[in-house]
Amino acid sequence: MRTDELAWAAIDAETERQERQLELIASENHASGEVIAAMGTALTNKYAEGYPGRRYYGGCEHVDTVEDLARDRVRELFGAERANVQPHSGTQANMAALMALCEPGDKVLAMSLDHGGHLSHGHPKNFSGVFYDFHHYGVSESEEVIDMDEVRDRALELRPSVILAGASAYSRIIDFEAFSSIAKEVDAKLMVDMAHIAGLVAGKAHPSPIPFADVTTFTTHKTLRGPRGGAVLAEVEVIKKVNSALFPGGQGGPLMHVIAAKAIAFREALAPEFEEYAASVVKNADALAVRLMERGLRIVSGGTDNHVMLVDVGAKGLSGREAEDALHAVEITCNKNLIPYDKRPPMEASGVRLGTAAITTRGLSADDCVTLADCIADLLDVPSDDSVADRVRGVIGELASSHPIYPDSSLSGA
Ligand code: DSN
Repeated sequence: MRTDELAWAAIDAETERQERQLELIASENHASGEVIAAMGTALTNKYAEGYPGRRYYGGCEHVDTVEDLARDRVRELFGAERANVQPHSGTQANMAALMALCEPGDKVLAMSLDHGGHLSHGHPKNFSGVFYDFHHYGVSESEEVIDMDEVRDRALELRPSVILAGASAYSRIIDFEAFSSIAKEVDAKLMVDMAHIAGLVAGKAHPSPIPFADVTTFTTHKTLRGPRGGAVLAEVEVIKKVNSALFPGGQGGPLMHVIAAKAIAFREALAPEFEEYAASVVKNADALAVRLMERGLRIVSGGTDNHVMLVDVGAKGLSGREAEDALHAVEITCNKNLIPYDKRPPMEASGVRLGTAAITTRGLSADDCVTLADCIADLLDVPSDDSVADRVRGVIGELASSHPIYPDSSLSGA
């Protein structure tokens, strides 16, 4: 029953926006109806501080079952020894992992935010930058890929407690084995944040960090296509430290309705079709990047191996903000993004980040991605030409309406 007209009007409008627009924000996806349904259940009422079998509240027998399901499934999915599925977000997963691996003030070597790193990998205003001594490696100016020689040099010079691999805007395969070898050489722990690529790792479309990392963190809502949240994987001795770092260290009561949704998403990712999905995400990203380059747009590092790409719109005389706005006006959602060695400030930027996880979920093919690339290129050639914008908006509208996200369920108007 719905009585709050204002709140439901906004919720329905957002559901309709997602159906109407093509989502190219690389960190977003469309979770299944079953995943979304689990979040709208009575599990949200339950306090369950602690872990299954060791809770600080009574009445936890059913949420224990749910959390055990989620932990068992995610361990099977990634071949990990132990898991913690309680982090409310990737940042809280990273907080617990860092607290488990080192002490406040210790040196951590991570990817530069300006070159595609994450906020919780040492931004000066984030907990990570406030409480730890972060230093950064980047991508080379010529190839725009992570230079493992530079990582090794920085590691030998700094002798960090932790080396952190993982990125938010990086389109190439990350060599976790090479990171592990450098970490061993300098006696550092290796932490991997696979937030962006977790679904590709689960679907065997990207090498796994699990054999190499002391701790692996990730979010469950990006390529993995689950509910909004985080998780941590590690061996038994490390996960004990992660568990106490997360609760009571960084969080109180876990979100049991979200953990139920994680359990469902992990089951979906264990199904054979998920490997087909992950392969299609990569194939679609490649089709999009190749066609954009054929149309004269520069892609950072010359292409993509995963779901994401950075388009250097500065080379066309546009800022990332201007390109984001122009694309939004024709029903394509993306985000402005710094490119490596960017001269513009972050709120202007010279790039837009595009990703194919969400459009692949709604069924767009590689051919559709070529059409989409032509739309983007046509528009960015003449962003203030209304007739081009009208034509592109029509094509995007047809692509969206012929690929509904939730064709069989009524997420709005229930
Ligand atoms: N904010 C997320 C992203 O968009 O990539 C994680 O950094």
